[in-house]
Amino acid sequence: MSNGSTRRFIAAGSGAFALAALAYACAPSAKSNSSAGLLAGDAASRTYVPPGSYDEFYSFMSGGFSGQILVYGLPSGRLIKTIPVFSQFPENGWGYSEESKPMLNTTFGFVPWDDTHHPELSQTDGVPDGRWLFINANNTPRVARIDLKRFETTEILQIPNAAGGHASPFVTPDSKYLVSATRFSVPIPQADVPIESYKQNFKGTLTFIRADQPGKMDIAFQIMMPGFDYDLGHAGKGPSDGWFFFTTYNSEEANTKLEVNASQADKDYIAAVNYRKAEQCIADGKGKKFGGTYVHNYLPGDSYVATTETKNGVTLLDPSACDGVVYYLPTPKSPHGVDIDPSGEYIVVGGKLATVIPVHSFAKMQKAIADKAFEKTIDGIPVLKYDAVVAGEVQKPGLGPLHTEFDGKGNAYTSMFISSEVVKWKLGTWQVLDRIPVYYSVGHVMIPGGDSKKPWGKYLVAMDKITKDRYLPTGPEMSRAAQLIDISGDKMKLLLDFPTMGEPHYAQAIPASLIKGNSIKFDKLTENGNPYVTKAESEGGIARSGKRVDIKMIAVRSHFAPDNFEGVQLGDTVYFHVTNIEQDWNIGHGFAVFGAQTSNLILPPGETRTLKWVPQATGVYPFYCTDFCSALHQEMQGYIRVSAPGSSVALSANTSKRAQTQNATGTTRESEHAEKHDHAREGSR
Ligand code: RUQ
Ligand code: CUA
Repeated sequence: MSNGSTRRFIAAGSGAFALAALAYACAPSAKSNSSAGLLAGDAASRTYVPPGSYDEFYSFMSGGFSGQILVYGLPSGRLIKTIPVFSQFPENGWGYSEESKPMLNTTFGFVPWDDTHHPELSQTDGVPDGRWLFINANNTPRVARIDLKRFETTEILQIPNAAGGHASPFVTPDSKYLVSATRFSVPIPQADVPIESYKQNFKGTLTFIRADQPGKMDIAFQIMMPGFDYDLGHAGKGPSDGWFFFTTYNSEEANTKLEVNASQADKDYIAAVNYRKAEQCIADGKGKKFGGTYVHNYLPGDSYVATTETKNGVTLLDPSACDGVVYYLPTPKSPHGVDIDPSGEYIVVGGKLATVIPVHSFAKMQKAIADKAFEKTIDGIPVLKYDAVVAGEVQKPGLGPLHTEFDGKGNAYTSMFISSEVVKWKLGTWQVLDRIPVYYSVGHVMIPGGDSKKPWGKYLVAMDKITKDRYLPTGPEMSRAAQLIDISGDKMKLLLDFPTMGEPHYAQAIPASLIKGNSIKFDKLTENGNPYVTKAESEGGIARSGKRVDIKMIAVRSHFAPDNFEGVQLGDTVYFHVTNIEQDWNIGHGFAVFGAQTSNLILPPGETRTLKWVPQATGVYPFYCTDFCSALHQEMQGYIRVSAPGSSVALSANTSKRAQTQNATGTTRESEHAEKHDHAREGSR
């Protein structure tokens, strides 16, 4: 018996399965090789991207608890880039260089780690457009913008009055707003209260973030909500444009042993938010000024020197002050994902403990609101009647539905965490059409554009929490994995497994053609706005200001210039400002100094990056290029001398004679030829 039919059999009799089942997914015992065997040749040819050829899609996968984003090519499953976001990244110095450190500032100080979950591409008219990628930080609630011209994080906004930024950063079809909702309700504003006073004192917030102007990301408004857990969200589109839908669980408002205590009610809720109404109410003065301190970090495109701005206060809307802004839709049971189909009519919910997949109708919801088909209100929020809003239920889908994406051809694909499978079903008839086992415990599924108006419905990627026997054993800790599934035909076909970094909660993918032509090849040196830029050796040198010593130097194949420095004293703080003056694609250099307490820096062509060093002992320390850049890369090195405090060794940098002459005549062109470097004392600048 195949895995699939075993699961169907189990699912058939699963009216009330143990909660414990959530903790352990289908055992990998009956691993089926039949599909792989049958398709091996076919699958290989479909995922094979010959050397020198490009993949068809960029796929942006969350790094989960690594705090980063991983960029893979599809269909090959090749990892092509790590984009550091919320975590320091010693591979290139993100969060270590002086230029990037401010990006990780928060009101809690420098926070160089977070838990990323949901990459989200910017959209134009409901379709991913390839301009930006957004991602959330779950632990210290933040959202980040990644500029897809550079594949670099350029903006991070902290979310005040929140905890657990999980339902985030889903976008509206015009990318005007991103959202972030509190997974954990907390006292808002924060207060020292007994945890037992949860029901009186704990609240949730739904945050709308203005996101369509780079550099100006900010909190537009927050909506104060009952103290449930707000889990995931998605914007409406088409007829439901202007609405946002969030899942909630723990409507029991339990504060302990949630595994049991938040699983009591048969139904929790979808919070349907009419954000145009919220805008209107705020314009009418119904919002109130509320506290909340947060920071906005920005890495501008001219200098690439990040800054942190601290902000105070938000506009807060109470649903009871704005009629019709929020409704609750009863939904079984402890729902996780909420996904809107490409037409914008259907609201599909993954109820982790539900035995069906409920689908709400936006049209019915509108009618129920007009008819006032309410069963009760919670804190002034009307609860619509389930029967008045439900469009249908997918029966016997499997166990543990979490997330759904769409292929744009009328089909939906839902991940089944407990029964470890992806289930394909038809919108409108709610019939299950196909199912395929995955290995194992799938969280999200992703179809390129699969949550948008126009999915590119050729592939589906299943992102699995457990790999167990899929790869060579690597000790007790195994990587998570993604599986590429062909969804172009009636039957889903497993094409490829590939390991992922951290936990790949969610991913988004987009045709490569929408991004690859925009990619920047190098930064123009003439436009480098870093205050410590060194455009030629003649501009380099060493300068002291009290106990601070600034060193300016260039990196170019195959030397640093100047490359020897003296006059530093113990007790000084040294800043190496290194500019890579190369003006060619992918010609990077690196910088590391012996004795430094931090990572190396990788210097992209045309950029200046700064390494801070507090010497700990007198002596002479080498520094070198960490990136094998030329045949004479091993020669790319220099020394810095550290003397005792009060020493008479003068401050000096060995600027070459030629550079000094250039300096005198105002010429700034740097020769790439090796030069004889004379020791020359540089005057104080
Ligand atoms: S959530 S599966 Cu953020 Cu489903 Cu990870
Ligand atoms: Cu520059 Cu190696």
